[in-house]
Amino acid sequence: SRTPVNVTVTGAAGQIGYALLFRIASGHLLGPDTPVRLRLLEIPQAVKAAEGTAMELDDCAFPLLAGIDIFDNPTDGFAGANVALLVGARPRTKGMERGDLLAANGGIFKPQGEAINAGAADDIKVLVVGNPANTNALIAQQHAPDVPAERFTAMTRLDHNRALTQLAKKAGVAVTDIAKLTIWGNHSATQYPDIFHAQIAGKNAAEVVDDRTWLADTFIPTVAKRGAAIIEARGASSAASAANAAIDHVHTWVNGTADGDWTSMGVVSDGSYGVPEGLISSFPVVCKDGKWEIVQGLDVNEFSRARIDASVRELAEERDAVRELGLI
Ligand code: NAX
Repeated sequence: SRTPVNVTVTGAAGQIGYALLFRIASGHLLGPDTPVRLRLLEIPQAVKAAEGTAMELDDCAFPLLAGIDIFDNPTDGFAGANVALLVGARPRTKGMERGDLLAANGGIFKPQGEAINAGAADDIKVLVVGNPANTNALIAQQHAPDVPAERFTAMTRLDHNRALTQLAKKAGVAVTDIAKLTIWGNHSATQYPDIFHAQIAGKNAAEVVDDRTWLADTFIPTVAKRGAAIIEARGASSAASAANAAIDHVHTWVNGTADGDWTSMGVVSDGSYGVPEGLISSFPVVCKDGKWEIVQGLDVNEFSRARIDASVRELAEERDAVRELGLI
């Protein structure tokens, strides 16, 4: 049988961790032929809870689960990691300014980037889920100079999946009828879900829907504010859907996008579509042979341009703020 793939998950004792680990162990991250060894990284106070989750993972007797190790420091947590899911982060609490939030997360993602640089496997792929995801990914990436920058990505797949369902409902079609939807920019309320290049059963989605009022006043805000709506309804933030999106993100990165389709990932900009080089921004990407590439040559209309620019401006401000704090 194949050599197990080392998958490090941070924030393993959290609610996304609880929804994520069982799906990784049952083969949904890397496929039914790939055994996995889990490396759970938590802060010392949460190691006991992570041990409880590990007991439950043991109790599933997953055929593909080759082992579980629990760590309370990034150096050991990322040693030999082939895939790293950076879920644990410092949430924004009441009265916290953006600077405080960025500083607190810098204290997490800087040492994690350094540990990935020092000890992860050569083929390491990193997905940052913990918010502010794009900027946390940037911080980690900047502290891993020996790892190719394209191995650091941020999650906008949950936004992408949310947009798929909202569009499918509006058009009265199945999500599987939709291709080429895009989330641009930051995983925040400024993100821009773009249907102008999307297709519904091969036809242009914006033309099929033909409803700019719905697009501007319903679709975009519903997708962008979905996280808050889930908290309002459930009394807790998205967990199973976030874990599902993390699985989708890595699965697509490793196994590729379908012919004639693309996905959305926060990736390091090469300057495409006017997004400043080096920012980790969401783009339409195709994946093949374990690599992603930004889809080129899309025509960006005025409606889209203004929204992409606004979200990218926010990313540049976050980058400037972490620079001023000395975090990158
Ligand atoms: P929880 O608070 O349930 O769990 C977070 C866990 O991370 C805790 O167990 C905590 O001990 C751990 N942790 C904190 N610092 C750590 C460190 N330095 N090393 C290792 N572990 C550490 O949060 P949960 O609901 O699981 O959400 C996790 C993160 O995902 C949050 O930052 C959240 O904002 C973010 N999300 C991102 C989404 C996205 O689409 N990109 C959507 C869902 C979610 O809101």
